[in-house]
Amino acid sequence: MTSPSTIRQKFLTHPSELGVVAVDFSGGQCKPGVDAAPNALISAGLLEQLRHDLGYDLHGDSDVHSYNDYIPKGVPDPDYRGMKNPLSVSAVTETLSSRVYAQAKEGRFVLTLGGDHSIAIGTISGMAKAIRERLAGKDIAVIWVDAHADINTPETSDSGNIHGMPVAFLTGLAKTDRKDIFGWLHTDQLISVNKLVYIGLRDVDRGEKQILRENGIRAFSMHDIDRHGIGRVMEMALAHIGSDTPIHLSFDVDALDPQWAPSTGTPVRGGLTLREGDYIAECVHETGQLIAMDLVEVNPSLEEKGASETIRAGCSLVRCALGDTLL
Ligand SMILES: [Mn+2]
Repeated sequence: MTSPSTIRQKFLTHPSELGVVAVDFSGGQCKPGVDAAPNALISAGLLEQLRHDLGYDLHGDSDVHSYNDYIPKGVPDPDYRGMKNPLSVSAVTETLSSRVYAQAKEGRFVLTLGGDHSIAIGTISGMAKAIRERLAGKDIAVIWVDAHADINTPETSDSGNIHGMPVAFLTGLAKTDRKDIFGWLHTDQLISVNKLVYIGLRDVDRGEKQILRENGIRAFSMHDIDRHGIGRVMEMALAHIGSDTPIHLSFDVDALDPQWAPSTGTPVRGGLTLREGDYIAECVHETGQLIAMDLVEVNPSLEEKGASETIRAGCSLVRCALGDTLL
């Protein structure tokens, strides 16, 4: 069987198959438009590139599946513990989790196109469960590439936007006390703080800094990238995870500097170059351990002039994570 990549995949039983999940959901934050990203990425030819140029067999969504259909109809969704749209985000991520799980169970790589970053509650929980079932209880690691840590609990969050909280729910640091608000998340869907690595941080809230410190979470900020260079940072990040752990890459396009990715809801200056972003994706692919990627927070409706640049950057990141090489 031919493979799209020369790298031997350690944890995928069908390395040439790709489970695509396109999520048009923006309820984890307040700016409209991020729900249009999957369509924009697909229209820009991303899936065709993966099929034709890289040779993947595509499964799952060939166009965008409307996740807004899973928002409970006719029920009010008031703030709860400060969280905005809690019922909606919980319902959508629960459905997403089972869809990602179904693709991952087949031994495929799962590519999720978001959507805001709250959807990672669905993607990572689905992957964690599928890998534990497929590989005798094995835990997954998560590389979270982002300007922000997204690890606020409802109690530490100032904005109440759930896209700033997914890591807190996925690690169990944020507790659920209602069945209809993330009560569906069970321990076999959670990840360990020891298997979580951040890259690209530069806008971390005070409460989040405390959470990172108290839990000894490995985080490489832009300061670390300036000091060591992206090459050394990736060596350290991958050494922390180890060579025997499947990796889920959750890539927020706002990790890139707004110069390369201006069309995103919460841009922060002083970010990764396009090449540094691609390099992260290339490096993780080269391990043979990458089992899933999320690309989130592309918002084509913001910075109209920069939308095509941001979409191109997003397509490039995905291709690199899936084995595209410069030579
Ligand atoms: Mn994020």
